[in-house]
Amino acid sequence: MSRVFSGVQPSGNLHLGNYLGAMKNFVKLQEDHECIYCVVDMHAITVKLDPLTLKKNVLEVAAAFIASGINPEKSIIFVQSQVSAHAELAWIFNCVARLGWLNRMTQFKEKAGKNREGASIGLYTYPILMAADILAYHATHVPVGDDQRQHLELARDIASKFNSDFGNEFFPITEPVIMGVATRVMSLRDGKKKMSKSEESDYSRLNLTDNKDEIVNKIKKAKTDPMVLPDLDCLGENGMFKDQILQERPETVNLLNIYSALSEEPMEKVISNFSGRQFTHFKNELSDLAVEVLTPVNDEIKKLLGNNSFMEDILKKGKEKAIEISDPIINETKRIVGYF
Ligand code: AQP
Repeated sequence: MSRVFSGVQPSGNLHLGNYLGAMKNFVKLQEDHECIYCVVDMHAITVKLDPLTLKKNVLEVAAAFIASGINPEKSIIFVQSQVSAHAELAWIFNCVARLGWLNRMTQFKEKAGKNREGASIGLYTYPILMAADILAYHATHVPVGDDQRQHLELARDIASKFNSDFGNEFFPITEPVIMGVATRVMSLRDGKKKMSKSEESDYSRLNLTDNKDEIVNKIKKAKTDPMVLPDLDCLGENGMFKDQILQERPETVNLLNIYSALSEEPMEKVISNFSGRQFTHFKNELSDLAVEVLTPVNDEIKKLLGNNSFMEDILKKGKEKAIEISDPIINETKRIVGYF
């Protein structure tokens, strides 16, 4: 049986990258899969976060799930710290994973930056908790953006090592699901950097909570280059952008990817429509499209956040369903490792 699991950190404003790279795909998958979507607050505290802000962010992510189209009647929506299996399994996996595996994780190196000695241990072991999140539900498929590919590899390694250490096939080997043209949405200020919540400049991203004026303004200010929009020659035979344009015009590629993902039009069609046009024309069209897609999500988030008891009820029911699935799995894991 296939089961989908994914999570989003309540670490700040959700942005277009989270929406296109993850949440939009969560919605598609619920049509024909059993889906579990988690607000991963335990991951969010791997960096310093004010407790009141964390609480507010948790509700915002849960509201954004629903506003993006996740149906709480169909899919499970819950908060990670409310289900103890995540922490319990993470400890067991700490003892299965090898130090050398974690030392290869590029996200830790990027996030810790120059101050590696001052980073939290939690930030370092983050991918182990992520493996526990997934495997506590025996999830088989994990929809994520491209940035999480390496962490999912690690989850597969942990499952394989556990199975071989204890001589069984208890944990499934999870498949990443990396869908669509927007698997890596880049910063609006620098086409070589990922769009991210923690980037200092708010002009680098479109937040799901941005209003119409903010969206228009940010797209107007988005970095481009002095040329006109490219023609179909920029695509290779496989329909992907050629290396040369990726290297020389990363901001242009990013904006075209965003347009294609928001409009759900194939890239060939988008390029044919805008080829030879100036950026001012393209940016106006992109702004209209972004406002059309993001404003209803923004409005719905606000509406849901105004209904606290509805949101709390969804998270309570989600927690109960999550415990129902994870309890027998964590209990069997404890029996396998020989806990008393
Ligand atoms: N720029 C992106 N393009 C496509 N997908 C993205 N995701 C994040 N950024 C992009 C995907 O969104 C999901 C939730 O991510 P997360 O919030 O749990 O953590 P993250 O990847 O660390 O996101 P940020 O915005 O970069 O947060 P900070 O700045 O706090 O580190 C994941 O599936 C992720 O792949």
